[in-house]
Amino acid sequence: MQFLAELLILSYFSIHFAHAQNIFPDHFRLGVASASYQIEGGWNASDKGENIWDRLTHEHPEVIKDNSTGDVACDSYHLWKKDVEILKNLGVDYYRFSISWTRLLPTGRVDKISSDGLKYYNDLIDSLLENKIEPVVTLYHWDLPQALQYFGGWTNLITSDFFAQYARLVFSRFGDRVKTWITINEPYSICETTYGDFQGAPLIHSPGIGDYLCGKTILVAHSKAFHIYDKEFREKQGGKIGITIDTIWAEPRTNKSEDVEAAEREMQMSFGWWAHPIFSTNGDYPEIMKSRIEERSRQENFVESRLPSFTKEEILNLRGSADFLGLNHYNTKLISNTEFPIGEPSFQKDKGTSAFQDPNWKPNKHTVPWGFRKLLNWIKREYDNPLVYITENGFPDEGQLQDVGRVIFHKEMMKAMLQAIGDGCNIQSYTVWSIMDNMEWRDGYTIKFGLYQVDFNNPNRTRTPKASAKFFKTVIETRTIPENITMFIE
Ligand code: IFM
Repeated sequence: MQFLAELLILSYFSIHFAHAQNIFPDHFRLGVASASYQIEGGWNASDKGENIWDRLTHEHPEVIKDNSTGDVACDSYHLWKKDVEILKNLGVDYYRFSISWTRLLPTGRVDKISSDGLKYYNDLIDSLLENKIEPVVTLYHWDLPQALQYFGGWTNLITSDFFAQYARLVFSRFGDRVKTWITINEPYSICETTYGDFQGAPLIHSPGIGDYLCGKTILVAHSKAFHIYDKEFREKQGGKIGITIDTIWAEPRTNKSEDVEAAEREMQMSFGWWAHPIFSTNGDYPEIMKSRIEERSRQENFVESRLPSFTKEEILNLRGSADFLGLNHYNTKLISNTEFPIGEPSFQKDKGTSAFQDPNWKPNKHTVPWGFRKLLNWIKREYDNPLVYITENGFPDEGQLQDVGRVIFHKEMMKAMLQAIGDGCNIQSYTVWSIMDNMEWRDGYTIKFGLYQVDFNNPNRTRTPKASAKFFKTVIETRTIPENITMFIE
């Protein structure tokens, strides 16, 4: 009894005192992230198949800000040993990277497996482990095989079966060494930003329809991969599997009840779209999402809701299908209620909200630590305090070595996260996006997120540490967030 009381007092102090001191709790893990298309290059090396970003950047260079491609990017396909070197130098606990589906399966199907693709990821995983860096692997970070896009890609439910087969192959080949799996990175971006906002590959404009079809397939694909892991691999391999969801924090623009409700609706529909089916007690899409889309669809003369429903079995398979919630968070937005007239459908009209960013936010509009803390607490309340891994957090700039904005950003965001841990949120890791500057999708190489600068004019793609790399290395070494950051800046 006395031992229990002492333990309780100790854990109370380790949570509350640690956060007051900017100290990470014991066992908290710190790492960095990347994604295959953004860093690997080697777009047609060996027998690699074409993916939807290869196709988009080759056929429509005009849609990329600097007309660039990921053909070479950071050339990590050839320079992965340098990546391991810089990871080792930073001292990270883990490295989150993604597998390029078509490097492993050139057609997207399992009837043809690339031995060079297998070798590439085997070498990388082995080398990380030799250097005591845990590989954290994402199965899908946006580079869908072009061969599957011909069937409609994520808007066709059949893609969930192709994904399941790919997932099984990946678990069977790498699961003896990989113990943390992320099925899908950022479903909102995959479905809404592409089909809804016309921002990414496959660049198909189908707001209010294609985005919802894509959403259902993505969620079903996730649950299939989860259950394959759970039934066929978990016992032997003993790993964890989850999904990474991206979200803003939606802050009401005013105190008026209509804006307060709109901000909550924004959270339910943008984040809950993905989180509710997996992490809520009832499963399925959030009620507000189902009812609003159904009602608007009816007014638009559709014969059924544009939001494809789940079968009972799909709802059950999705509910609880994650060991952790991966969270990617970049910023906070002010949300106000907006009534949109009936007309062409869209997700934004279905939500009935508008978003703004306050340019006056201090220290700058990209760094809103209080929003991060509120978001983490909202997740705790809404989904019964799930295990959360922060799988991305990052700051864009022009790529300068003296990246003071990035240092301040990570310092403030990590502090807000420690405060959220002090509030009782169950958060166990923090990942910086990104290890190095890379191909930022439609923005090409015009904006940078890296701790390391990459010289894209040099065939060796030299990697040079920025001030933020020195800062993060110190954080990892000391397990503390330094208040004084002047020593990292020249
Ligand atoms: O670069 C992207 C990444 O691929 C997904 N999350 C957001 C990052 C920054 O925009």
